[in-house]
Amino acid sequence: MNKLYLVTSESDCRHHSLASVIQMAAEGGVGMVQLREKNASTREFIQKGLLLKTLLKPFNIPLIINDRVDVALAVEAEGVHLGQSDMPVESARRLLPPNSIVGLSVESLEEVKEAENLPVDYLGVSPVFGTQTKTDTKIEWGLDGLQHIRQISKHRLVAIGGISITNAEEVLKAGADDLALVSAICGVPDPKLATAEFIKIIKEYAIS
Ligand code: TZP
Ligand code: MG
Repeated sequence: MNKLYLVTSESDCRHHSLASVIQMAAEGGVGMVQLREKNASTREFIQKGLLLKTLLKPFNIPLIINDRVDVALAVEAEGVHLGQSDMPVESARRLLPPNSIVGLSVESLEEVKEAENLPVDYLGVSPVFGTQTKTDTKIEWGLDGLQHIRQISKHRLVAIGGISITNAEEVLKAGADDLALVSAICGVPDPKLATAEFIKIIKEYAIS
């Protein structure tokens, strides 16, 4: 099943609080949520993580913590998303409970190849398109890059970066298993409606 994956922090939420965005996205049908707090203190990060965990529990939606295995453990999140300079995935696996979700960002073909033998649940193809949400990126994979990764990698692929209603279908066609979004959900007045629109595209693609 293809999923919609919301990646967010308090500062990405333009029209509503983080809690409201999460609530609306959950009601709209989002399949997974990542808390990505780059500037929060450890204590704030944990507080927000616990809040999201409580909000997501009734929906059975997994919570993923960006970068920080300690925070994931503290809030009993379902997993972590790691970058290339974060804790190595093997170490994260050792610390986290069995069956935790571990995702890894890949920003070069070398990293994709290296990841083939790593115990990850998905690769974050980062970024597929240029985006204002994250500007310190190394590469823009584009649809061709995503297609190439699809051909050489056995891992589940989560596409992130610049995904919108207008390009979502082609990103799926290029080989993404899941679509990860920040601004298309957090930056819009109606996150529930936006989520439902993406879910519709994903469902139509799945049956096509
Ligand atoms: N990692 C790669 S691109 C990105 C992250 C966290 C931001 C994606 O944001 P948007 O607004 O969906 O383009
Ligand atoms: Mg990171």
